[in-house]
Amino acid sequence: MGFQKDFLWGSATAAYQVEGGWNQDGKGVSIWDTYSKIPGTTYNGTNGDIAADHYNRYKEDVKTMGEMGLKAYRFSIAWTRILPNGRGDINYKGIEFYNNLINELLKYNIEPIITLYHWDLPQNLQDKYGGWESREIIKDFKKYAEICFENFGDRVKYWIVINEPNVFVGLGYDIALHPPGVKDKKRSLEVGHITAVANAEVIHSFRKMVPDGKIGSSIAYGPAYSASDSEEDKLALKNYYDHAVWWWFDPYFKGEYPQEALKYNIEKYGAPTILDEDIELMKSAKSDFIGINYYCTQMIADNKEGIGYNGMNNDGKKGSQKENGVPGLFKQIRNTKLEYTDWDWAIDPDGLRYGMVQLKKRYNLPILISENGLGAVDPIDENGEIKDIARIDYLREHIKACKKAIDEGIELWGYCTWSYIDLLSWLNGYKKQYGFVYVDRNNNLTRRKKASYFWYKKVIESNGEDLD
Ligand code: BGP
Repeated sequence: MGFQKDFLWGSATAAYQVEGGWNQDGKGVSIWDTYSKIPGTTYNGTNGDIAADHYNRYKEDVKTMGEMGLKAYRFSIAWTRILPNGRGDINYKGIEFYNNLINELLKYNIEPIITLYHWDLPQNLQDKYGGWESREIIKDFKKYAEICFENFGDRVKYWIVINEPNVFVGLGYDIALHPPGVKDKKRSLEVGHITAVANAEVIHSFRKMVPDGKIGSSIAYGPAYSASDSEEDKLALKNYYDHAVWWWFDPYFKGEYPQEALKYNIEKYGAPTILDEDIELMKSAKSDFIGINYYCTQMIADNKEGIGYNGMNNDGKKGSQKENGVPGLFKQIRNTKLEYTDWDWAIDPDGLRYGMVQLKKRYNLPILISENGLGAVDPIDENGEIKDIARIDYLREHIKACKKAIDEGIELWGYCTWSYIDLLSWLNGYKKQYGFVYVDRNNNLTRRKKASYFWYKKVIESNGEDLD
């Protein structure tokens, strides 16, 4: 048992967070280009204009990936580089950039894993018809995906359609922390459903255009426990899964919604609007794998007192996270048995194993861990070395959990750490670091390999045997 021979030891980034070059070579404006410049929206006004300047330094970055022995690199395509207005004329400079990146990766035998949508929607589509709120986007997203399949599908086998619909829809339409900054549950439910239909349409195109490829979407996964054995807490846990977990996995991977939650939402909000043909389409669009982004678990309790959304720890002051919940359904409380990061995310390697076992039971599909990692302010010693031991400890324990899961029968294809290099955290600026490679923001974005870089290199070399 253990990791299969061709296990994809990978690492991930996303265009807006790493590329920079926000208006270079004909790139159009995305909703994040616009939103991050509105005062008060991001941590200390940080944005991705320059990010890690990967757009201009990709060769140097891929070279260090190659030296590390990385087997897979997950990155996203900026829709606005390919189609500056989201539709219409193609920007061939954008195609050229991703072709160069892909070819560079292949030169080092690194398998590219492409994410088609990692949240940087073309601003033009937002302005024209409200972006994901309109069914018009299904056609435009499909066309964009087809352009990518046509241009890159000959060399790229692994594709992720949408990254974390639950996060960008939840933060964008329930609590107004991401663009377009809306707080409206009905609209949020409509948007979520439209993403699931678009996902299905894209899978259908993929089957025709990249017949030997593998495709799935990535959901942010927070497996959970009940705070106690009381009937109230157990019901809250069921509510959490139905409304916040299966609500997202089911339409993407089963083509349907959890029935009780659907009834609840339709009665309470009159949404989502589901057309008969949607279900047929979603059911017939089979994914090859489930992508999961896993960082932490949740502890769930009854929420009769009606706790709603109370904010997030976005500055790394440990313990500042307040309880959040959905009135009448559930609330998330602190798990006293677990250690937490400075951003108040529970560290729970066994939650990853447990979570994968749950997915296998419900969907019986192979799994790709498309993100897992530790966000922290890394220590730099007097010699300028970055000994990010906390990150090594975090990753080691999660890789052990993967091994256990494989031994329990989970078909795990790969493991991508978040992130390869230090990059922009959407709401936490450059302070919250995740990478194997440090970017000196005071010195021309010079790269430096951290201790975790050398550690992961050994992990890959030994196919997950040498974790010390
Ligand atoms: C996921 C996103 C990533 C990344 C990561 C870390 O939700 O897919 O893009 O940002 O989380 O989150 P954060 O930067 O908020 O710590």
